[in-house]
Amino acid sequence: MSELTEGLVVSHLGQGIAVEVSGAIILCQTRRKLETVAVGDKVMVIKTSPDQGRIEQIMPRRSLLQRPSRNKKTRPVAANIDKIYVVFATEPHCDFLLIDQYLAICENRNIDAVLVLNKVDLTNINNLEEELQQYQDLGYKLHKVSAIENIGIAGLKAALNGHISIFAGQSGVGKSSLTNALIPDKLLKTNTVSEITKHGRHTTTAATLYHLPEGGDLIDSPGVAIFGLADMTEQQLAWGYREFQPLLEQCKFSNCRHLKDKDCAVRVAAEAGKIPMKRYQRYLKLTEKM
Ligand SMILES: Nc1nc2c(ncn2[C@@H]2O[C@H](COP(=O)(O)OP(=O)(O)OP(=O)(O)O)[C@@H](O)[C@H]2O)c(=O)[nH]1
Ligand SMILES: [Mg+2]
Ligand SMILES: [Zn+2]
Repeated sequence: MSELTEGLVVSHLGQGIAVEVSGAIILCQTRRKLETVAVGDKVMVIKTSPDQGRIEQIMPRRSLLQRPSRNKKTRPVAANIDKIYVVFATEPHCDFLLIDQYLAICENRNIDAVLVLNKVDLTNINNLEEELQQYQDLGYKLHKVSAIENIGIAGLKAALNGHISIFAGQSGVGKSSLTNALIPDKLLKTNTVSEITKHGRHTTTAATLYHLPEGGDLIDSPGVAIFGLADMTEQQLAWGYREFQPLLEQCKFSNCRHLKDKDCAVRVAAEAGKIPMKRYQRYLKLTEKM
């Protein structure tokens, strides 16, 4: 008789789910729809052969990140995350609108958000300084790194220790390059996954969890807008701008949208330079999109 064993979902592949069971990776199917399982999930599996199994149960999640899918539904991407590292660079163009979205989601889900500016070897980053300082003034930690030149990697490694973290950000900012810099023997693990799935190569098409040699787990995710504004209300978006939080109850109207509303404490604060005007403007832009 096969028995239930605990496992950790390390990658979501087209034809199955890679689950780590006592240090080895097995390819699993599930009785439910495959989409309901997320990287980082703790699961109970039954082994059906030495390298295959079936997911019987998903254990309760501490946190869940979702992304929009068809029919206005969402699908889970990563579970049990402690921290999101929002990776960005000057190439491709630095997208503060996307950064704000990630930060807003973290604020609403009680997930720590950390900023990572990669490719500092490359271009003049001086024109970002004012903007970056504003994020730091709001309490966000910022790592300035280069995966290629190995700048700031030790500091990043130390910060990642002891948590489950995910690298998020648009395509091409260097999430996988950073993962490689942090985990020298990463190829071993990806080869294991590839072998099982009979896939020739590993590309970042699926979020994948790696164990960091010095402690902690890191999920490298594909560069799509994995969270989006999918399931956020306008109120949640406003709450997601943490500098708005103490102001929200001072707005004259409880249903204030912080646009042109009369006696809006948020708008007044932005106009008086008490909170960053650029962030407020991006908030307005995002509400338009919703
Ligand atoms: N100059 C410079 N280039 C870098 C650095 N890090 C990554 N790159 C380059 O940026 C490109 C994209 O890197 P990836 O690591 O594949 O980016 P990614 O964020 O994983 O992209 P997706 O998987 O598509 O989401 C590659 O050509 C890297 O060589 C860096 O620190 N400096
Ligand atoms: Mg990648
Ligand atoms: Zn208001």
